[in-house]
Amino acid sequence: MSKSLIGVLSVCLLLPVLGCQRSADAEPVSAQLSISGMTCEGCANGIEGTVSKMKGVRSIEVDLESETAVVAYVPAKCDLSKITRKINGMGFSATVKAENPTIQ
Ligand SMILES: [Cu+2]
Repeated sequence: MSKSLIGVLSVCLLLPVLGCQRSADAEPVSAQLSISGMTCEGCANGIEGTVSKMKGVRSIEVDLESETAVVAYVPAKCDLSKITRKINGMGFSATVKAENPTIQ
């Protein structure tokens, strides 16, 4: 198979995938999470450190007092259920509080 044919084929395969994503694929969106189970600043820092390393996550800010977090992520590369599962896997209980279509 020639290289150019492979190129054309991969574009054809990728287009439908990209087509069902949001039009602005690389645009990050933000969401607010409720996180229970945090007992100290170390818990909050641990979540921030772990989630911020996830693919597609731009930033996360955890607030221990209000038991919430604001996360900015690129929907084409990551999704909220992945993020909440990750946090739950660390022994906390995370749920989605609000989803914002764009970052203010
Ligand atoms: Cu702690």
